[in-house]
Amino acid sequence: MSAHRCGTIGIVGRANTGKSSLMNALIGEKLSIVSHRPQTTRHLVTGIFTRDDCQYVFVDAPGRPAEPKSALHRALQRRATEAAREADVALFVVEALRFGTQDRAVLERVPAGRKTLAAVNKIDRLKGRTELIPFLDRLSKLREFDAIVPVSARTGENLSELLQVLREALPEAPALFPPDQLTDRDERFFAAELLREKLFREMGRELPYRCEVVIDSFREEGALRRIEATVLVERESQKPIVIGARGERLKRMASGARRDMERLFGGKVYLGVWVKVRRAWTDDQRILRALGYG
Ligand SMILES: Nc1nc2c(ncn2[C@@H]2O[C@H](COP(=O)(O)OP(=O)(O)OP(=O)(O)O)[C@@H](O)[C@H]2O)c(=O)[nH]1
Ligand SMILES: [Mg+2]
Repeated sequence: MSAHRCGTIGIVGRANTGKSSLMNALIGEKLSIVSHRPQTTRHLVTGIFTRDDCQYVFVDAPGRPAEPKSALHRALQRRATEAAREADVALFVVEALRFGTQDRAVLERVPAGRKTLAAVNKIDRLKGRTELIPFLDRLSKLREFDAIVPVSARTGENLSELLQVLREALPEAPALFPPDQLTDRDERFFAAELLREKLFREMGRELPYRCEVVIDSFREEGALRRIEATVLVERESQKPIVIGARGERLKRMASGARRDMERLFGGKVYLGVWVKVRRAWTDDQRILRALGYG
């Protein structure tokens, strides 16, 4: 039998290339939140996938924002390539046929000499596969990638090939985590993330970026998890937008988040959600540090 391998894989790329979707698809669990808006991911999220011959420790990172406008944006920009600096292997995720200045900026920040693989994602959107050939050729000239793998996080195409080449890039080592461990984040973290995902999916262009979710309390009462959460917004005028007519939008977002939590935690959840104003939190270093963007 071949030697056991184990190591960390930092997933990096421009915002919205499908990094979180790809990590979820590779590990077969919905851990990292996904939306069609850029800058959905704000925290480093570890997803662990254990096979007999290999333990993959993925770290999903925020995408590099196009134009960092606030202190939050700048914190995300720093965090975007942090994962690759620390990891054994960098997995650079790019959208098929789309390579621009932000993609280049991310790639330049992956340390020289670091094993780097490229996943060319969203190939399900291509009409024919031949259009990919010049793109792959161009990509291969940018850096000495250990492998370039066209994939689709959506359909699952080529994901087993990607896992295979990732395995080959990882060091020979025993497993770092017990085989049934999925992540190093706690349920409280995922509770906040799953609710934040609904804000990103439900609301108009700007508002998700002005919102944050804080878990006020998380209690286990027998098989029930009782969770109280607050959505922070920056202005009084944003409150009714989050809440919606007769509270319907907030109710819809809360029940969607509750269902996802029940699936992930494997048990019943009571979720109470409030909306509060915390002025200019996206530009207030003290608040940002308190929220974990230090
Ligand atoms: N068609 C298609 N869409 C995809 C694929 N992978 C991801 N998407 C979509 O792309 C959008 C962004 O996906 P995310 O996984 O949130 O992207 P991300 O790179 O993590 O984004 P940030 O965290 O904001 O940097 C979502 O609407 C996904 O459904 C894919 O393989 N094919
Ligand atoms: Mg993401």
